[in-house]
Amino acid sequence: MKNLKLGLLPTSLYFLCLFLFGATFSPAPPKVHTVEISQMRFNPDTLVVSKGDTIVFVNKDLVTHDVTEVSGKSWKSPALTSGDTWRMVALKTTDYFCSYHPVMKGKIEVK
Ligand SMILES: [Cu+2]
Repeated sequence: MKNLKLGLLPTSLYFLCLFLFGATFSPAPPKVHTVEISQMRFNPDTLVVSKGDTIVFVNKDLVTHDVTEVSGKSWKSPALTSGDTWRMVALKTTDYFCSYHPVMKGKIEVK
């Protein structure tokens, strides 16, 4: 019986710490933001997010668009036909554009 009690003590402490630190220090849960693509524009064209937030691009235009990083083109969405959505996780501030219509520009600002 005594051994059982001693065995449970570290487990209890673990859960107590998890509760105390988890409640105090966990960052805000990631948010989901939506950028609508309509009338040849990204709306909003500048989006301020927190690191780790998800951004969902929704193509509400009749023509195909995409979302392509400006510098380095290290990421790019597939072609988004009308009604398509594409999501990404924001990790750093970045400018993007539509490679089909380079006049379409947008910015993700990670604070
Ligand atoms: Cu486009």
